[in-house]
Amino acid sequence: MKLTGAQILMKALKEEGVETIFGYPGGAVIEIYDALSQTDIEHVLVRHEQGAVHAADGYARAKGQVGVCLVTSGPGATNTVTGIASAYMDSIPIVIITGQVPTSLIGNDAFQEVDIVGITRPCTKHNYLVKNIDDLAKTVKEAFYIASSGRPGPVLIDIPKDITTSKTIYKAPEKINLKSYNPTYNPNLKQLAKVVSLIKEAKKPVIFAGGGIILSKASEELRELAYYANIPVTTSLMGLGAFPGTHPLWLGMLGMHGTFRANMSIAECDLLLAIGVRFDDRVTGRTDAFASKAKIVHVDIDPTSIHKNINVHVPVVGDCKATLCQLNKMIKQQIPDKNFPDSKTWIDTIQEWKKTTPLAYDQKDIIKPQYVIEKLYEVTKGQAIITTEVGQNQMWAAQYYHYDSPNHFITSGGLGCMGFGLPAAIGAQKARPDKLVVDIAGDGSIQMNIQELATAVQHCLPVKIVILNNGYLGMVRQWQQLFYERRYSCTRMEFAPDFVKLAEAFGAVGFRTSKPEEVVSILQQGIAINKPVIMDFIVEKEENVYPMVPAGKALTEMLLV
Ligand SMILES: Cc1ncc(C[n+]2csc(CCOP(=O)(O)OP(=O)(O)O)c2C)c(N)n1
Repeated sequence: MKLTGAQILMKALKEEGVETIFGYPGGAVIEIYDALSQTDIEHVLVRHEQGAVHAADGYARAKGQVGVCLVTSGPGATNTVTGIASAYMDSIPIVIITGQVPTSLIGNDAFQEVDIVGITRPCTKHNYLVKNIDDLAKTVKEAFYIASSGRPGPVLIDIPKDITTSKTIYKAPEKINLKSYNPTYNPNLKQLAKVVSLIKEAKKPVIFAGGGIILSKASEELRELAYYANIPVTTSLMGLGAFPGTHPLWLGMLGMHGTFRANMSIAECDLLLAIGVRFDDRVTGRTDAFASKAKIVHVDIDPTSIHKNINVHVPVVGDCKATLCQLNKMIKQQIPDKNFPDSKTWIDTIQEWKKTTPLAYDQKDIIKPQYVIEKLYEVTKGQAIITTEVGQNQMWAAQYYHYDSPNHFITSGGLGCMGFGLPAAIGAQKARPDKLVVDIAGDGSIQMNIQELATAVQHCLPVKIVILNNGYLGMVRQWQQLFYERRYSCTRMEFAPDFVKLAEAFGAVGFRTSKPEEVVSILQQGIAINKPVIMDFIVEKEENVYPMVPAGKALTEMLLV
């Protein structure tokens, strides 16, 4: 039986196990929306296409599966670009389906025509313009395969309107076989033998884990390695949750706003096992001073990320999970009695750094933003999925909430995209209806995609928004204070809406306080309500995130107050 292109698309999505699509309709996708209504795939109607992509991103991260979004041509497509760029930088598997003008009009500056394949070429892992209906089913299958295999990433499929209406027989290949794309999953054993010897010899080893651990579902294997060999662990922002944030071997996050002990450990270690990381500049600080006393091992599935920012001694190309499984096996065979060189002195040094220079703040009369996060951690018993906006709120969420499990901290790490947190929370809540999902926000960022509160209300997704309301674009103000002699150029939010009334206008619930003694009870009340809730905490205006490594400085050159 012949099917329309729109029906073929639906069948192909079903074959990929798609249950939810985040999207926004329009003329070029009207046929697709009609076919969608004949399936049991759920659709979450966002209020802006940027929200659809961030929601698909949050869904993908919370569920550990590919997220999908669907938008129309022209402005619908261009509105997705920021979300795609964010997913690309964080290696998140999503498939973006865009409508396109009919093939006969492509290149004519037709109504709502843009070259979205051209526009997104640098920020997608791959993209397609489907020119022949007979390629459609195969293209969808390939897109899901490419998005989720190797180093994951966003893949875009642009479908002209005439392809959605014309008909053909559904046929998709059993298996995808791409000549020029063959990710290496299994590590080279000779390289791993070198890693085992380095671990045997090391006196001051550190594991630096990243988002690759979470993407490859390797946190169990990471824990096994760290526990067995007694190696302290730090992570990048993207790696939070890969290792339990409450374990004694946990160093805290690394980098510009990393903990003193994590940054010092990198400076002092003699072996750095970097696994599933890309050595972002926010992590390394001045690269020539980064782990300068250490032998560096770098495990990554993407060979192009090796030696890209940091030269390493032992590169290992492979999937984090496959590599760690193999490495753990080899270590246990070769060092059966946990006979590692005594790491006590090293662990004691780290404990001393923790004692002398912990993360700290002083809670007095005005609410400190850090205090809100600490109380949120206590009230939620560390069990919530946390999404964030960008700025100081994001860094405090990374420092003061402790993540014991992967897929619980969802943030725009690479692109640093304000407006990410609320739609990502919506996607995460859709993926995990059993979980409490909280967006930790700044008063600036939350205004970037606040319209998605309507999406949350319409779809009964009871996400919670904790606003750390400092009246400033806080992180930029912090830089102006520290490096531009307090010239607060255009960072004062002189007007902000009444977030309580705004919540109510959207059909959500709002709370506000400026009193430290009310923080816990507002968190408890807000969390108990089975609806979207905004909790607006009026916090200390000029609180800064510390430690801070100024841009271009070495990790040891931290500002501590
Ligand atoms: C879309 C976007 N525009 C601009 C920036 C630059 N930027 C980074 S942090 C920040 C301030 C964020 O302010 P707010 O959301 O109030 O959070 P705070 O830092 O006060 O916690 C800005 C403007 C950005 N990251 N993303």
